[in-house]
Amino acid sequence: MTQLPFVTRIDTANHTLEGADNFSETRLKDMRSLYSYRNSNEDDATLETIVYRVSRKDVPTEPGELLQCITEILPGDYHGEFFMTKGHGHKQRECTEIYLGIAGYGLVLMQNENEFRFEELLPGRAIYIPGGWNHRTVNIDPQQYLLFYSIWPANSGYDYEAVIKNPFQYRVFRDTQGYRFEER
Ligand code: PAN
Ligand code: ZN
Repeated sequence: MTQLPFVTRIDTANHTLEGADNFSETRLKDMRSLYSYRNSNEDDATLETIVYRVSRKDVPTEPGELLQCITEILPGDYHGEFFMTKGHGHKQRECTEIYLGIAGYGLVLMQNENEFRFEELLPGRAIYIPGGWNHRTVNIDPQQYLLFYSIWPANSGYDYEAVIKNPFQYRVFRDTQGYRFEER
């Protein structure tokens, strides 16, 4: 036990976790292969578009410790498919996670082997993602950023290959009704 007590704060003005020590930005070029649209001649400005930002508070990656972060997914879509996170499973498959909606309107896609589930992510709504379920978040409000808080075991690790080997069964597209699912 090397970690001393500390405090973080959800900074709703800056869309970050105050006290975070790890920041990342994911652009379209970093995750293009995860979208359905295929075009090798995409223009550079489009590829540089920021899709989401994460600010994470790091702690020792030991059993018993908890990581926390704030994710901001910007509003937008890539050829109709809403902006989303890459999605992943946890390397330690048994590790669970909780997502708490802070602002905006999103969907959390979850998949365990061939079983697919989704939940709406709204302010105050906490979604429990059990161990073994790959997870991806989609911003389905074309006008506003989506902000959510995550908390999960520090020894979980990230398995991004998991969603390439076993892709989510549904994609989420912009629609006149708001959004629609497309089966792959
Ligand atoms: C979240 C995600 C965060 C970004 O903190 O890591 O929303 O999504 P990707 O990691 O899929 O790019 C989480 O699930 N941590 O375990
Ligand atoms: Zn996770």
